[in-house]
Amino acid sequence: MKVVIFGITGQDGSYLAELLVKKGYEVIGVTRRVSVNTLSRIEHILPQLTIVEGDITDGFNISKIIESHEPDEVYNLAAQSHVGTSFKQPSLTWDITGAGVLNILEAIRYSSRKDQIRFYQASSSEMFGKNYTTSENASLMMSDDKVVVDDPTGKGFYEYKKYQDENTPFIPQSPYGIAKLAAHHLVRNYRESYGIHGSCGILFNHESERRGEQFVTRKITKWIGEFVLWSNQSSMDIDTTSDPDFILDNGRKFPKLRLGNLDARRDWGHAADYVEAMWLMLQQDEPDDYVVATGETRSVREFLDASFSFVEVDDWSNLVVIDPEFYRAAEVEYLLGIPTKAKRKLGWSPRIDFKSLAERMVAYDVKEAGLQRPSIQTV
Ligand code: NAP
Ligand code: F7E
Repeated sequence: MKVVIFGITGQDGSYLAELLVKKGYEVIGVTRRVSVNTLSRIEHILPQLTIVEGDITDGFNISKIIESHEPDEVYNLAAQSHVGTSFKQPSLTWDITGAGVLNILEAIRYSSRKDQIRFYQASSSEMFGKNYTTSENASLMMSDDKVVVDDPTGKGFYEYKKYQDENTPFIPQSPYGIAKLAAHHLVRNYRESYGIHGSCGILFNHESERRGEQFVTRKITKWIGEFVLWSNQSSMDIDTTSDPDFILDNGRKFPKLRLGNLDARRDWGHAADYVEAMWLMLQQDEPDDYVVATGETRSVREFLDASFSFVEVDDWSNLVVIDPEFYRAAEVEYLLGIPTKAKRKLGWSPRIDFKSLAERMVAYDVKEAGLQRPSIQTV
């Protein structure tokens, strides 16, 4: 079996490539030409991959790749995937995250192997934006005005008042969410119009030791790693209160962690679990759309708690600065995905929980910081 992965150099692309190599696929990864090396996440499996140059905004190039490599499965993980950046560069986000998907769909539509190709599109919980299903309009009603749904962890039943599932209407809050929603509808339209075997995974936030450093979880764990290294070299108690922006120690200073909205809630899982759901979707006879999530919602503040407590810091309030620079023009405040359909139809469940996710990421970044030995700024 042959597979083409767009976005192979990203977090998910690297885990998916590993999974498919392990399953015996011939993996073709598409990378765009940039001035730096972007292969670091897949370096360890490079000898088992075929890398070809391509950009999903270039339709002819994409058609050529699909026609010449004759894949059985095509995964589109390529995107301008940072929500904050999508407010700063909306046109670019639209071209890649929205219109780029149309290029792949058109390439499949006109391919001589259209009926043999199965396509996966990386849809996102950002498409729900500010919407959620509540006990008022939920399909499963309970007498005391609470919604009861299957507990995806299999421990029984959980009660939820607000959640998102495949039936929740989309009200995206960012150029990124809107581009993803356009792509999501294009896949459905090409499925219905041309019989393309296209499935969309509506994936909620998933993180890992390979997460991009601009996303809030990795930004936090990376900072903790560097802070642990710095504070290990301290000779006395460090001063966290005298300077609003820096932590001080006997003439040395370390910048505090600058973050935006700490009250936003996300449903956070681990990327290694989520790529298995992608693959399972393409093994189904019928294409369909699935929510992939853990069924638990946590705030950024809770991620800070879990991460700092792993390095035995109980009170992080003087280590973090709230910086409006990191606020968004419009925020998605609440995400909690119900993966009941994925569980029932795909047999998928997440394995790595919230606490283990935070701990794995901090442990990795503490080790990384130690290895890299960053230079310490002195005053
Ligand atoms: P990521 O780490 O940002 O990776 C994005 C990938 O897209 C990179 O390989 C990047 O290549 C590639 N790319 C960007 N622009 C491209 C272009 N014009 N042509 C070809 N490739 C291009 O994202 P991720 O976290 O792995 O997420 C994978 C996909 O799932 C994305 O579509 C994302 O929007 C979506 N998603 C992610 C989450 C999540 O929580 N992680 C949740 C839901 C949906 P470079 O290395 O060259 O930049
Ligand atoms: O933000 C808040 C921020 O950038 C999470 C992408 O993979 O998941 C991701 O999008 C929350 C937001 O992820 C900072 O305002 C506070 O409420 O880590 P994030 P995201 O926006 O949820 C979805 C499902 C995708 O599809 C996307 O591709 O954290 N937050 N302070 C911050 N966020 C960032 N980045 N940086 C901060 O300093």
